[in-house]
Amino acid sequence: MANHSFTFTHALCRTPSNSVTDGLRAEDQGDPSADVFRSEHASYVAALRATGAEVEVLPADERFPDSVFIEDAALCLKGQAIVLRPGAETRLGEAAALRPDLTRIMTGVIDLQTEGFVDGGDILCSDHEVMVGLSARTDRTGAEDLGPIVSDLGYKLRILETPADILHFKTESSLLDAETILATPKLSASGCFDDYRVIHTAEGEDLAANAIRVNDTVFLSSGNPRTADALDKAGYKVVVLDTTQATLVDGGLSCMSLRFSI
Ligand code: CIR
Repeated sequence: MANHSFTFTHALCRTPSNSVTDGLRAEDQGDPSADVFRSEHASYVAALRATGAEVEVLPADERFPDSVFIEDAALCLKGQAIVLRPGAETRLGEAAALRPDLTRIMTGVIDLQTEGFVDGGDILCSDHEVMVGLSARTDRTGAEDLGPIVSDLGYKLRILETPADILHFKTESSLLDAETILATPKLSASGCFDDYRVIHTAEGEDLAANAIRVNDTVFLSSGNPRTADALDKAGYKVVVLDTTQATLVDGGLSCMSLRFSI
């Protein structure tokens, strides 16, 4: 199995809605501007396309303020989309709203049947395993019910504890290549990445951890120069993108696309 975890032929995004001003956030630092968000989002989409991926952008869904964070509603593995159960009340309906598009685009669609909850932002995939971090959005029931589905697709599921004040497991971690994870020192201190090489974000640059590797490029949020420099020195091709508006509603680079190969 070669590099399924960071080589992608396709990505799916959703335009930020005007209602993104009502997006969930742990701490209010002001509403995002929908216009600025759409402009940053357009740059994000263009950057994904520059890696060679074919990117489809779905129209904004005003019913769901957080629907730009499309990654939380589904998990894509080996051409299949697993429709998840997002754990925030205002976001649960995003999964059903996305399902018809997944059915149209993906090779197959599998519904996560559970009484529990799983957000895509809590799932970090490497070539051989699917790591699921328990959080305020993802519970053990949901994570355990995901197990047989990913196992049928050839992955081992590993359930991990996310430290309490981290929104999503991938808020503070990302895959740089098949063996290497970028993580905050706080998340990696939990021991969850002991089987990987870990590169830590620089002090004061926790937001850098929500990066994405897409084909030959590692995308990093702007404002994290020392982490960008460290990745550059480690041999990665780094491209920096502005995520100022996503950050205001606790989002980052990984949340704004579903990345997959079909
Ligand atoms: C939320 O709280 O659900 C959104 N405002 C942000 C979601 C970010 N998604 C992610 O980290 N995967």
